[in-house]
Amino acid sequence: MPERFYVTTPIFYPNDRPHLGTAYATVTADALARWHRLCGEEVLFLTGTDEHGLKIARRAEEQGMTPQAWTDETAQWFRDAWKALLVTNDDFIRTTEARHTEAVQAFMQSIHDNGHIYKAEYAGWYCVACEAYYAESELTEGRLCPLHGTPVEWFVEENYFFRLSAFEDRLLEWYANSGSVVVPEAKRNEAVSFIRQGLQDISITRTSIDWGIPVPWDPEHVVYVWYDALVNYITAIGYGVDEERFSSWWPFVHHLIGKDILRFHCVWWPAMCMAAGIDPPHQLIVHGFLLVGGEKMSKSRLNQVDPVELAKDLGVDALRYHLLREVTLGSDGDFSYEALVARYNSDLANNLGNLAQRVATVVGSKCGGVGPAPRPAGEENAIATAAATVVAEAREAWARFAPQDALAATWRLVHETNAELEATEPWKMAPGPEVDSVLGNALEALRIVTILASPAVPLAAAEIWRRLGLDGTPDEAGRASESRGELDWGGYPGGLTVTKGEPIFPRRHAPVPTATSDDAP
Ligand code: ME8
Repeated sequence: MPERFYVTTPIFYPNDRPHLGTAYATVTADALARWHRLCGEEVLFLTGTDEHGLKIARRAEEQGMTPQAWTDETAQWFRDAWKALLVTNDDFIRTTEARHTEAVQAFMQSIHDNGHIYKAEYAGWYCVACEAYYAESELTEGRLCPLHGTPVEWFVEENYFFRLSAFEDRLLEWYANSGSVVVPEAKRNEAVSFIRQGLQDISITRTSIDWGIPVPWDPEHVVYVWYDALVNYITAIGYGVDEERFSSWWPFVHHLIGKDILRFHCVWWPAMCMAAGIDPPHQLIVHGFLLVGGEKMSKSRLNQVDPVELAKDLGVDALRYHLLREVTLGSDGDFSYEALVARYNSDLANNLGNLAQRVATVVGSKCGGVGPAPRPAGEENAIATAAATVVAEAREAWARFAPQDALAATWRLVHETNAELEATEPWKMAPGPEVDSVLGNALEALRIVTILASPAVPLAAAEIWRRLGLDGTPDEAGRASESRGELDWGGYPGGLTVTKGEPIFPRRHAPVPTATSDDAP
């Protein structure tokens, strides 16, 4: 049976169009899913929208719409954006779907039956943007939300509570026994120290709103939006409905999340799973924020960048590559259009694009347009040796969720192949075995690069593959599996017709700063 890889993104609040931050999370999960498919694994990649709760209900009201009509419209924005960015999710879940209501109710009921839910009155400061209560001590001056900087509201409610405090020891034991369950390590430590400070029970139902899933044993209450949303990860694999499917995917999930929702995923969610009698998730991968001028990009700060517009401008591949290559997974990264264009020019136009273009041109002029075979691997063949190292490094980097390192390694092979061409200058040689040997090596390096780069730049990879005269597509499932050996040196057969075409990544001029009113005459 092939190995299985289940990867999820957070399900986003469909209150506004997707921005570059949400695109970053989704493209990263997509690249991981693509890599694992390439390795021949059976992949399930889930994303979706989180549609209940006060935040959505208020926004719908502002628009003069019912929350259902509003989210019917806005969930589509996410589907469309992900399609435009070539995101290959296998499923898209909306928390307003019947399958989700069913799963949440079954999950809640089992936690209730297991004795982990009780009723009590709750009063506290609530941030609607976070959909979370804060302790007075967590608020910033003027009683503002520490994340959004907006005023919190005083809520008093009779609610059902989840006995989170009872899970402190079990959570700590789980963390102690499960190594890299949260990566990077610093984020794991953050979760553990939060638990060590002592956990409070959490209020998990609401009576003040009706936009939510009714509590199965007391339908006057609806389930609190976070308690509802987290369950999406198991709804999608048949929790409570299809035991066989559920147990074939659970708990082997990789939840990719932003650092803002660490507490919900790394503390609440595993405890909720334990309470319901299922295993906690296998792994949580925590990514940082994309910043604009040092500030988090977000709807409330009005500094969001539309990823679909950017992709229209520079190309989907360019945007995907930048997001995956520029930011170290786990750290924050500053986004600027200037850096995007600079990386586009250096890595895509001048390196990969130029390599593909010059190889096709010289094969055209010196080899009659027919690609020669590479030299065999061995001590004399530095490019073959470099390729073996790069493939091993890229595999290792993808496996530890480090697309930036996988791509850095891949581009080293591009760079070295370009350097060899510059050192040998086959365009100045007379046609013959020496030219063939240099170009055969370059074609083979390009073939390997194309497979390795396909999770990031699927369109360019497919086009280069076609120009090399190869059959199929570079991202065919299983092509990077070790047993198929297609990433081993020597796969380019020679004798194929190599085609030239327009530059795949035409050079872009650096952006000209736009005039501001201060500059106006
Ligand atoms: O929190 N940089 O949804 P959300 C990088 N519905 N990533 C960013 C980002 C930025 N500037 N801004 C947002 C929710 N993100 C809940 C999740 S899951 C069961 C429920 C990404 O629409 C990042 O992954 O506020 C973050 O965790 C997520 O969007 C929050 O999306």
